[in-house]
Amino acid sequence: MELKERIAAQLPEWRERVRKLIKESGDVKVGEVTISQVYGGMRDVKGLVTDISFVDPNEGIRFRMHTIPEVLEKLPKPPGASMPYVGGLYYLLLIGKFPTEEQALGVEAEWKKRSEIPPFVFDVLRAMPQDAHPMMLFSSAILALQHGSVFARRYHEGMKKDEYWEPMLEDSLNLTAKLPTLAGFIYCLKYRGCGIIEPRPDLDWGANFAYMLGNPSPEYMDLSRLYMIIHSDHESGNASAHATHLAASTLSDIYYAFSAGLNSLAGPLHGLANQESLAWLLDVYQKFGKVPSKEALRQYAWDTLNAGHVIPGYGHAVLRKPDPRFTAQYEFAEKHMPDDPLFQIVKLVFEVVPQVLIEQGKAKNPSPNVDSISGTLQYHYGIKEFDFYTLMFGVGRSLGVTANAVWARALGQPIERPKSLTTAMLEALAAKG
Ligand code: AMX
Repeated sequence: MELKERIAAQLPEWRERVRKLIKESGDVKVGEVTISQVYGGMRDVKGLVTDISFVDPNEGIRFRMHTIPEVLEKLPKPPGASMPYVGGLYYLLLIGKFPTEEQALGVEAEWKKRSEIPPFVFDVLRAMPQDAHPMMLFSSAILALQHGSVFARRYHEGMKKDEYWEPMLEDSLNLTAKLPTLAGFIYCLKYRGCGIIEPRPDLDWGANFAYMLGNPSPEYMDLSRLYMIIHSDHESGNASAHATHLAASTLSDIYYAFSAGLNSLAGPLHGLANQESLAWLLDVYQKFGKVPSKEALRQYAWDTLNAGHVIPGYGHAVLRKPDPRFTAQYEFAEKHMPDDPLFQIVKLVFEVVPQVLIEQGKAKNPSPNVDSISGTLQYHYGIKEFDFYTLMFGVGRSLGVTANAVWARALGQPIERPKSLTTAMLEALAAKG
C-alpha cells in the first residue's frame, strides 16, 4: 500500500530528527506556565507537538502548513466537481505532500475496499432508544467496531514497538472508510426509519456521504467534500483531538481513542456549537419573521448575553480573527445560495455581533468560528435535523485525529501524564512571588 510505503520511507529521518532534538536540546524551555493558565484550561500552554496542522491565531488552520484556499486549489478534484477528493486531503495529512490525482484515487480505493461494516454494529444501533442523541449512537458504534482492531490483535501477538504504527494505519483506514456508511445509517435509522444504504462504488468518499444522507446533487456533494476537509484537523490542543491523543497515548487502539475524542466533541462549547448556532439563527428568524434590521439584531444579541448565554459560533480559544473555515463556507454560500434567508441572517450577524462582543468586553475573539455558519448550509440542502450536525463534524474530525495517531505511534510518543498541584501549593508559589 502506497501510504504505508511512503510513511515507512520518511520514518528513519523523522525518528532521527526527533531523537537529535531531544538529545541535544531537551532542556531548552518552550514556555512558562502561570497560575491563571493552570486554572484557565491551560490556554496557550505549549505542551504538544504535531506536524500535521497548525492554527495561526490570525490566519487560522494550516494543513501541513498550507492554508485552506491553497489546499482547495491544489488538491485533485473529481471530474466536474469544484471541491477536492477527501482522499487527497487524507494523503496530504498523512504524507505531508500534495498527492497526484492517482495518489488521491489510491486513498479513495483503499476506503472503498474497507467500507463494509460488520452487521452486529447495526444491531447495536438498532437496540438504542429512538430519542438517543446521534453522537451517542456514533460513539457507541465506533466502540463496537473495536472488535475488529488490528492493533489490539497484533499487540497481543507480541509485535515489536517499531511496528506499532503499521496496524494503527490499518485501523485508521478501516475506521475512516466506514464512516460515510455509518453516518448514513444513523441518519436513516433515526430520522427516516430506514435501513442500511450501500455506498455507490462510482462515488468518492465525500460524495458518498452526501448520497447516503439522501442528497446526491452535485452541489451538496461538493459541500460535503468541503465540509469534511475543513473540519478534519485543528492542531492538537482542541478537545476532540486532545482527548483522542490522550486515550491513544496509553496504546489504546484508534477505536477506543476516537470514541473518546467524539465524546468530547459532543459538548456545547466544542462540536455541539454548530447545532446551537443554527438554533440561535432560527430563533432570530422566527421571532422577526424575516431578516431583522441591524438594530433589532443588535438588541437580540444583547438579550442573549444579558440572559447569561454565549453567542454560539463566536469566539475561539486560539483564533483571534474570523475563522478561515467560516470564510470557506461563507464563500460557498455566496456562490450557491445567496438569497437564502438564514444565510442573510448569518451575514447580518457577522456585521453586528463582533461589535456587540467587543462592547461586552469579555470574549478575547469577537469573530465567527466554523460553527456560526455550517448548520445554515446543511439546513439549506435539506439536512434539517440539528442534532446530526455534531456527528458530521465528527466524521470530518476522524481524518485529522487518525493521521495524528499514526504519526504519534510511529514516533513513539509516550503515555501523556502532566503533573498536578494542589491549591495550597499554588498559594505557596504565589507567596514566594
Ligand atoms: N459569547 C459570549 N461570551 C463569550 C463568547 C461568546 N461567543 N466567547 C467567549 N465569551 C466569554 C467567555 O464565556 C468568557 O466569559 P467568563 O469570563 O464569564 O467565563 C470570556 O468571554 C473569555 O473567554 P475567551 O477566553 O475569549 O474564550 P475561551 O477560550 O474561554 O472559550 C469558546 C472559547 C469557543 C469556548 C468561547 O468563545 C465560546 O463559548 N464560544 C461560543 C461557543 C462556540 O462557538 N464554540 C465553538 C468553538 C469552535 C469549536 O470548537 N467547534
